[in-house]
Amino acid sequence: MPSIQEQIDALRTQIRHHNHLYYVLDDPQIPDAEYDRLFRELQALELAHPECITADSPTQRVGGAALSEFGSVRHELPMLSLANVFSEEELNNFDRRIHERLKDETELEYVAEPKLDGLAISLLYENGVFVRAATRGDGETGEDVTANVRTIQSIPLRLLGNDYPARLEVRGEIYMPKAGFNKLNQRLAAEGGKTFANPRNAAAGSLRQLDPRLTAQRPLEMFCYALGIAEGGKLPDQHYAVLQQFKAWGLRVCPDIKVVQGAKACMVYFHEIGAKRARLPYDIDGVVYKVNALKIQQELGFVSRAPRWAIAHKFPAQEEMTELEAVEFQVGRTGALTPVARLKPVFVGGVTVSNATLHNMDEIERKDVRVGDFVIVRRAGDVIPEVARVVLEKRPATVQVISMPAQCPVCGSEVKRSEEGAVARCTGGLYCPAQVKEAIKHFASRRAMNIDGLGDKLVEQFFEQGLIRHVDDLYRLTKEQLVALERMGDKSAENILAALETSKTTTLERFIYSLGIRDVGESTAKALARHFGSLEALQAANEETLKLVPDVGPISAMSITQFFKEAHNTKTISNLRELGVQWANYEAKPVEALPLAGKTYVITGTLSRSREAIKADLENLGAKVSNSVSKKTTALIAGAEAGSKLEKAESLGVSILDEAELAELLVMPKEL
Ligand code: I6G
Repeated sequence: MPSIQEQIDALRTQIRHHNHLYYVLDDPQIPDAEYDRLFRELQALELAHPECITADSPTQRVGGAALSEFGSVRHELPMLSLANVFSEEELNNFDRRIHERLKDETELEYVAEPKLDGLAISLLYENGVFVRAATRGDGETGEDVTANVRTIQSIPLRLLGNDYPARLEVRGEIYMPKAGFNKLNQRLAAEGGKTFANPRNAAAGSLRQLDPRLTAQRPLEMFCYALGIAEGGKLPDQHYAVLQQFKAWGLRVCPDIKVVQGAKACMVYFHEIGAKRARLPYDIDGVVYKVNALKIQQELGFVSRAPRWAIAHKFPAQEEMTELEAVEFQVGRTGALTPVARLKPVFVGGVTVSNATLHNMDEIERKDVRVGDFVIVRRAGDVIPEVARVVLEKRPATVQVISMPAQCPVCGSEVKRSEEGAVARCTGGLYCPAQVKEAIKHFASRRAMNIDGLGDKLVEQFFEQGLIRHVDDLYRLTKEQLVALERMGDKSAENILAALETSKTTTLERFIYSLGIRDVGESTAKALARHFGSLEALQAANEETLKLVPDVGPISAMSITQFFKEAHNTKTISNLRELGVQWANYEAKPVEALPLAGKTYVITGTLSRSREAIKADLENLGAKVSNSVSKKTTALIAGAEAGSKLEKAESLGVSILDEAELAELLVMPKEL
């Protein structure tokens, strides 16, 4: 007679085998009733012998109480993202760059994979046992979602076989299959609940439930696509073979992956997947190509936090036609009025869009948009939807021209156009509640003071309740005030106060950025912090000295001096310091000491980031950015469809950098 432990082990092995057949291979080999009998037998034995229960037992998927919040996990190896291409030309450039770097023209073997529209996740296995799951987060630190991920039946709690590394991190995408998403939404609608806009949101919402019992009811799946940490054990030397190894360990891998030869075959794959996109059981937003040989991957390495050996080839933005019902003007932090299109709701690229940006009055005039027009709305990935163009053939006779209001729609102050004309601003300043509220939201935001949990909605609530009028009021909030608010429990109030306390220790660049000085974005704030070293030195600077800072032109220099001239601003700063906001100063570093000092660049063509952002990065490193190419130009940065500037640079023998080479320049400026 086998011992209890032996009986338990045998049952677990059998159940794991049938789980794998059912959930991973979709090929069940015993009737459900037989599986249930095995499962109940194991449950009964574990109930009688609780000392035998282990975390990797198939009975231990849903357990424990709801969490109050997710813990954080620091990724031992950062979870990077992929660079994107949008055309065959850009794909060919990617392939060419690799050949140039390798100094080898031999056609490369790529693994082509669908790019799922889900959430990137890291799974950690120790001695074959699942111990932790974490979201990507910001790539350095993610959220600990172990309890929720355990409930996903197709993710093994113990790897099959025994040839796995002692510590193995597998990365991939958690997603909700389309069929499961439709059923879930039907159920939510029948229960009178809120439905999800698309499978991605449904997957994210399900994985971020604090109660794992709720996650367990959601049809989540995972495809594994990359190795993270692998310690103690040998692995294949090709990416495709690694994926096959994942399968042998019982992990799910997308069945639509192919090995292809060269960039041309990547393009064929892209079209094949594009053609069957609508019929795939999961949502994708493009495909990914990876160099198959891991040795070559290693040789190529990384740039700008993305691998050089992989690229995402995205499907084009999606567009739909709808009617422009009205245009409203939103007032931003600096008083700028942004026209927002109110649209007849339309389903574009997986979400219902009823608002879209119209950018500014110049754009409205250039596109000749009028209220009542039929317009094309475009949505690409996570980008805010925009009105791309007007369908003039369908223009009704009743359309109305859009004009900028003369008074601020929020506070009634006069609206003035900037000298350049494009931006119109409310002149109300701190009198305008919209500007004050936006300034506080900006102050609390992740990239500014990073006050965890203090999102836009809470700022609105605090403001409407009269708890805050200026940013320093945030640090005077008390628990009594917070718990008196609607839907604010003890724990949430404590969390906010703790986050406020944590945010008090910051960096000089974050603090400068959080002040919300007009024309001072993140990169300018950083340049100012590095250049002046302390807030006192920055406050003492005049326009001339400010203009010496890379990234600071006459307009931002004026905005900065004006900001510090206002007594209420300096008062707010001293209040914040008295309330405990602090940072470490830097040793001031003048421009001449910067790595690209003395170099001049020109930017042309279509690039994935705005010219302003690239310019700011270059200037931060001490370079100058000019509008025209001459013999003195150090290099031309050329994106797609570069025209006459490219021709001129070629004729003058000026170096030409593409986007990847630019990324290298920004990371390692001294080497190029
Ligand atoms: O974000 C990603 C999506 C898909 C990826 C990825 C992927 O492979 C199919 N692979 C890697 C290596 C990375 N991100 C960093």
